[in-house]
Amino acid sequence: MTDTSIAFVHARRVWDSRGRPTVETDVLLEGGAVGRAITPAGASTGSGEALDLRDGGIAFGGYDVTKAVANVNTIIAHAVAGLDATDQEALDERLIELDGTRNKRRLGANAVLSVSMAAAHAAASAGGQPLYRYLGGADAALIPLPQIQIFGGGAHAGRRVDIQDFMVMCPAAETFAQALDWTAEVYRAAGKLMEAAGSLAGVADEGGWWPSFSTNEQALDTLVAAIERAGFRPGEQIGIALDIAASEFGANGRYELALDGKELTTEGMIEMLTGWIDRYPILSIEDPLAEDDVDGFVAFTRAAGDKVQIVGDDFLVSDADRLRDAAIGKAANTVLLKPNQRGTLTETLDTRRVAAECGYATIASARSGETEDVTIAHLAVGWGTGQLKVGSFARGERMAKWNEMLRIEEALGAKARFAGGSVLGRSSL
Ligand code: 2PG
Ligand code: MG
Repeated sequence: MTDTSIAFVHARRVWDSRGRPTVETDVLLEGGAVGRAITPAGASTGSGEALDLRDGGIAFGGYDVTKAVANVNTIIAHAVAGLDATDQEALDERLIELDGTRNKRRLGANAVLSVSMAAAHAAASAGGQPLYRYLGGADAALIPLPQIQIFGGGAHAGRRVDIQDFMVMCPAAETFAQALDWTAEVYRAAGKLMEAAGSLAGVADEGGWWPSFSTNEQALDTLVAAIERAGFRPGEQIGIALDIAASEFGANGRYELALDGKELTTEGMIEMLTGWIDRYPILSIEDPLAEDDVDGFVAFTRAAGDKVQIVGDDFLVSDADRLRDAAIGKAANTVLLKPNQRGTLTETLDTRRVAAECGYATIASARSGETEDVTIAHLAVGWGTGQLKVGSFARGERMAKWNEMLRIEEALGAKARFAGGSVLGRSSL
């Protein structure tokens, strides 16, 4: 292997899929290898997430990142020069120490993560390996079951429906490529059905159809109809995954479902969701309750945790300590892993390890503000997360990740193991 110490770090401002600025960093190693990564950004964020550093002010709605870019090019570049890029833990520790805050607000999680990821890419490239193999070794061959959005809602679609993500999962598919084939048909069928019903209003932030439904249940009915129209058996071949993103419309045990004109208590939410689980082929529900509703999470997990996957996103913010607490209290049974919720790869991997210890399933996840960066696909395979969520089946920043996974599955050839339904231990179709 060539010299893997960091020679040069350079960041620039690039643009994400919402037309907002974000940070791209190049890491050059002494031996000549280069790595590049771009930080994504969320819209429905948990309050416990690491913080992006944004300039504020008038330009670009306050979202500019010139300070974060400058932090990479000065403070961080100086501090990491000479460090070995193959020692991710030492590099990330240096970044954490340099920032010195609990949530990376000084240097910005957007600055820090771009360096953490770019260094991993550089190290992989120095060893002549794809990133997933560099991270996971020769045994990294588990191809994730995708959760793919069909309709967007909540903060990603002008709150036209309250629920944020209506997704499909294809646990009966034999390969990742086949899961995409099936989803492509469902996505198309859903668009046609909505067009015919006059309920199609464009595409949302993650590429899902932007719906104009009159109730949240109409979205579920349409999704089931789309699965059927595409020629599949709902509940046998293809199931539904929801991201309720309940923190967006609930707090202090009250939930305001604007579309349905209802205000529900925690108990009311649990009743509504368990009713949906009985009536629709639901396999997975993310953030069913608000991030502050720990008791609600515990109660819902008791009520439905053996029937569906219950995912903590805003609730757990990819944080190892929060996950440990949740496991002790038996709240949720699956954790979403978003590297920018923590700010370094090492901290996110730590959460992945805790999940394995506690028996929680894991889903590697992109953000609603994305770019052509495909790191998340490699993390899913390298860390063996078993599931992957990167949005819908349209828009380049989404398709870049699905397409990268197709390449990985192909490169692994006979070694590739598609996770399929095996990752849904608690649910059956
Ligand atoms: C989520 C993500 C992706 P955001 O809530 O899971 O769908 O959205 O990046 O806006 O937090
Ligand atoms: Mg979410």
